[in-house]
Amino acid sequence: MSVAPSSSSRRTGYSVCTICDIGCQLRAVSEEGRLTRILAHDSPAVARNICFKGTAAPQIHNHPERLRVPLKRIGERGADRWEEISYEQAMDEIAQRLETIVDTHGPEAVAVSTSGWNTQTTHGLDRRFLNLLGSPNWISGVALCAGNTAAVNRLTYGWMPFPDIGNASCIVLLGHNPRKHSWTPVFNLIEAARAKGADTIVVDPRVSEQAQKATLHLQIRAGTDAALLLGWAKVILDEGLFDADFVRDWCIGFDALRARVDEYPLERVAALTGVDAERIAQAARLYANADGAVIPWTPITDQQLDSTSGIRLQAILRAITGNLDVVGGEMLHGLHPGWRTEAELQLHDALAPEQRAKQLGYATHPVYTYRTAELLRPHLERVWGQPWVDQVMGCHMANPTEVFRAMADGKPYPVKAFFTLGNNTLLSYPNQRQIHRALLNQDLIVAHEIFMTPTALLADYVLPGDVFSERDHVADTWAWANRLTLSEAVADPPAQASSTFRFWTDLARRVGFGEHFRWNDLEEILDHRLEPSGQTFAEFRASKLMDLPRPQFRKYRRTGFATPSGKVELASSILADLGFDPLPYHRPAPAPTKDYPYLVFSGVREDPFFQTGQRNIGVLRRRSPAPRFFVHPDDAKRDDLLDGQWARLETPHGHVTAKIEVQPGMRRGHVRVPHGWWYPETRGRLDLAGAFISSDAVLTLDSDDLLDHEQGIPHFKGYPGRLVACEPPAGMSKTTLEG
Ligand SMILES: Nc1nc2c(c(=O)[nH]1)N[C@H]1C(S)=C(S)[C@@H](COP(=O)(O)OP(=O)(O)OC[C@H]3O[C@@H](n4cnc5c(=O)[nH]c(N)nc54)[C@H](O)[C@@H]3O)O[C@H]1N2
Ligand SMILES: Nc1nc2c(c(=O)[nH]1)N[C@H]1C(S)=C(S)[C@@H](COP(=O)(O)OP(=O)(O)OC[C@H]3O[C@@H](n4cnc5c(=O)[nH]c(N)nc54)[C@H](O)[C@@H]3O)O[C@H]1N2
Ligand code: SF4
Ligand SMILES: [Mo]
Repeated sequence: MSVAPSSSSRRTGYSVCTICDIGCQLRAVSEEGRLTRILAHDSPAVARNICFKGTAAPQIHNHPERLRVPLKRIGERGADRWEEISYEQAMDEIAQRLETIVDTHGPEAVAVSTSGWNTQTTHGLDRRFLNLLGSPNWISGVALCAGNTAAVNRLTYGWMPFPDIGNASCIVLLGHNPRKHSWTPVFNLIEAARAKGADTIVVDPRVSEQAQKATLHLQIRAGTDAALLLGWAKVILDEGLFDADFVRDWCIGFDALRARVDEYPLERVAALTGVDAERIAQAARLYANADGAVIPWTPITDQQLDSTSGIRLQAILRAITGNLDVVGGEMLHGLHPGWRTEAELQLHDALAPEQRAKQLGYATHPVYTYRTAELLRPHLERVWGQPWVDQVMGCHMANPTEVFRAMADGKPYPVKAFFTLGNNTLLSYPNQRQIHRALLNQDLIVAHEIFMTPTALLADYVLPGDVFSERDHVADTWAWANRLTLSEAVADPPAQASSTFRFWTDLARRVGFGEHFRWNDLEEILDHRLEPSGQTFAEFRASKLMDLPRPQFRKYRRTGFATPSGKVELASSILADLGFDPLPYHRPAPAPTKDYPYLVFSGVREDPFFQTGQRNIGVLRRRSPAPRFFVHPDDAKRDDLLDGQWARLETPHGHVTAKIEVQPGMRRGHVRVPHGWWYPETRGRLDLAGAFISSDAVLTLDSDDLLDHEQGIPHFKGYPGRLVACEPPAGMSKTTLEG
């Protein structure tokens, strides 16, 4: 259990919100140990970094359905029948069952899925535990988000850059669509840059909020971003718009790149992307000629059939236009000198090389697995001082699809124990039916959660977690930007709740790893991590709300880049070593057919929710009561679909149901399926609280032909489907049905 802060009647502190993953520092107010209000920061520099999810934290943290007591399954798996037990009993039983599974199947039969930003206080101890145990099978939602982008960026220049949006004069948003209530700090930075005159180029099949304000909007066909960027590269090379000095001194593979982009003349790119050739050229010129331009990370190219190429092309464009590690460009921050990274705590050297090689995905889709991390190791050590440095938690993961296959079918070896912490696994990866089979085939599932999600409903043990207002923390950005931000506990956690720090420490001590888990509480581990700064957590808390070392630019001139050649690798030697094409390419996804005439894409995050969360929070759910498909008016008319009516989106492999929203800004022939919908209000009436009714993961497949080659990433952006009107799903509430 967490050590409860003493309850005084009223406390105010600075806390980092974890409701979404951008981490605004806010002021949190509690009374009698209970969070009562969230206020904007009192520093004008960050006061606008707050959204209506953040201000709903009191409703979330004090929600009547919040898990407060450890639960042990007594019925069939998923039947929602539980016995309340103590935390100590739960931990004893989990440890015993885990040891039996390891004895029977080996340590690699244990897998962990987590996202990390909401549980926050793991401090790398999950991987420390797995490494000591001997399992390489750790997966995360970041495999479909910035984590995999980080791993792929490192192939080109050894680090995941952070955009200097505030000083940029051109900002490229590849689908990425920050809004007032979606990634608010990034939205605020873009607004400020625009007010200073920055141009924005938005690439999106929809007239998104960002597209409405863009200097140029390229209304692309979903799934063709890599083709578009090959077109940009072609224009930039043909017209000599690159930084010739930087390319000569710091890049390798330029001629090979030129030969590759010559395969993509603009007419071909226009045909592939559905964007006019002249407009593509205009955008490429605007980007390349800008005095400081950024392509901020985007999840779009994390979720496509040619993800690796899409991400690599962004890296290549940044480099050849001279935007690396300069003001208004893409900063390679490096590590905070006063802070120990999670990687330093994870003990990767404790995992034997033969166990690392058993990591699921290591052989087949190696780019974010240990296999690539092993190749980068000496170069990371040379430039950044740490061999196993991880970024955005994404640089030595197992492949989720391979893990779920092993869990479901026992191939190439069985995975029988599954720990899910702060991650709604069932809905958060591709191929939900396979994930379901995988979970049903486990001998032990432990869910560490704050609400009874569909995933937790399938667990053997459900352990209540604490939340950000109840725990002390120093938020880093997972070695992406080198900022440290204070987060203070102001409220008391439920007596039987634990932080993830507590959970891993208590489990480790029970299975004999106690000597490696000697920190007794969060303050001790925070002191350990801050030690290089010469400060304790108490001192940090007293003196700093935030610590952001002054950026240094063009550091590569001293150190080279953390790649095998020490240069920017336009043709990647690591991809070549791994047996892949060292140059980027476009790989077409399955096209629409007569029977399945739409291109379906997932995403378009909804303002009131973070991913699969908050459907049970009244103040937020009322803003968006039901899931929606977006379609163009002409398509709706052809299919006799009316705005507000329920419809079924069918693919040859499955279907989901939602309401139609006719959007004139959609590209014709496209339909958007929302991510993350389940219906907490139907718990006890519908199987797994309606987890299969509207979730995008039901539709997305992950057969070998539909995975990105290098990383094994699923394709969420453009696959064939059709829409048919239907009855509303049975068992829904009036609110859901009528909105
Ligand atoms: N099918 C599909 N899969 C996707 C995506 C998609 O679009 N479609 N998107 C991908 C992307 S971009 C991302 S970022 C990931 C996100 O993946 P996740 O980070 O797993 O996202 P959430 O759905 O928010 O699940 C987080 C869970 O943590 C719980 N939680 C919140 N706070 C705490 C806490 O303090 N302690 C504990 N113990 N639990 C907590 C919440 O109740 C929630 O159930 O999903 C990826 N997966
Ligand atoms: N309120 C709120 N904010 C969030 C989140 C949330 O759940 N709720 N999630 C956070 C997280 S983890 C993430 S990853 C980000 C994601 O947020 P964004 O980066 O904004 O991504 P999405 O909202 O999924 O989709 C953005 C746009 O991509 C377009 N798009 C779809 N397919 C394609 C394609 O193939 N190519 C291109 N170029 N564009 C395409 C869509 O039309 C949409 O307008 O948002 C973060 N912010
Ligand atoms: S944008 Fe909103 S939900 Fe995300 S961290 Fe900031 S306040 Fe919290
Ligand atoms: Mo994400």
